Amino acid sequence: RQLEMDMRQALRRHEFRLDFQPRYDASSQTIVGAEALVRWQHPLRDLLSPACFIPLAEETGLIVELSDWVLREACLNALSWGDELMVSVNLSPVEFQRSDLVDRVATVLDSTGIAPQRLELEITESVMLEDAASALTTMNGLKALGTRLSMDDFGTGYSSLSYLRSYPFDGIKIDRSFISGLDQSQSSEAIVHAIVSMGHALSLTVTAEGIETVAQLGKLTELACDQAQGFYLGRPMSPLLFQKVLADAR
Ligand code: G
Ligand code: G
Ligand code: MN
Ligand code: NA
Repeated sequence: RQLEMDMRQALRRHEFRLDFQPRYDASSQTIVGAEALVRWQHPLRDLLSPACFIPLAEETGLIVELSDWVLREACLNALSWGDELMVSVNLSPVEFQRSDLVDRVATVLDSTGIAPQRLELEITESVMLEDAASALTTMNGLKALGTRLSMDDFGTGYSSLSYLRSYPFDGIKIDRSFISGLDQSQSSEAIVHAIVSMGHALSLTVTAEGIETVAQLGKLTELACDQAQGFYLGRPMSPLLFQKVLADAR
């Protein structure tokens, strides 16, 4: 498989890079952190998005090596932002089925020296669908290290609500399909309102993602959503550009 060989080589040749998408406090609109999003700068192709290579990385097991790099690079970048901002990293469900995830995260925390509570790990509901018991063990292990856990793409799965009660989440990220609906339908507004209320009742930080218009941001603030992310506020950008955005905001 050509792409698989390319990927192994790419890891050695440092062809992967991270973009960061800023995440804001919804009411003050100050930056509270950023989400790391991996890209592959393939020498012979355009910039490849994770959708093109994460599935292959999962199939081949290369996801572990890639994810180790992503975690470490994300933490090192966060350290360059000062000592408060959060960094979020997406984890693949495949990593959750392996027993070594907690040790791997512990190693990254140790070797970078970042405060664990500044690292947020984003997982989707599929993690719990695969093997609910081992997912809980892994999540408890990650919580014991001091990292934060959030449920990504919230609302798109089948039983998101019951998972929130049984697993140690700190936050939820409302899937962008509900946010784009805010401009168009009363039902999206009702759903987002319900998610925010329920999240707060469970002491979770609620983040809206995929905000593309000022009207959506206004509505979310009205609905008391805690944090906000989306093209309207900031696109995924290079580490250098993110530092510039931070400097301009300070
Ligand atoms: O940035 P973009 O919209 O292209 O991301 C597409 C998908 O890839 C998203 O679902 C995102 O969560 C996922 N993704 C981005 N970076 C990473 C990563 O470092 N690890 C994993 N497992 N998924 C990622
Ligand atoms: O699945 P996850 O939430 O991790 O996906 C993150 C992806 O969402 C990133 O690839 C990012 O490029 C994309 N994204 C972030 N903000 C917006 C937005 O406002 N609109 C759209 N369409 N995509 C967004
Ligand atoms: Mn995400
Ligand atoms: Na998402």
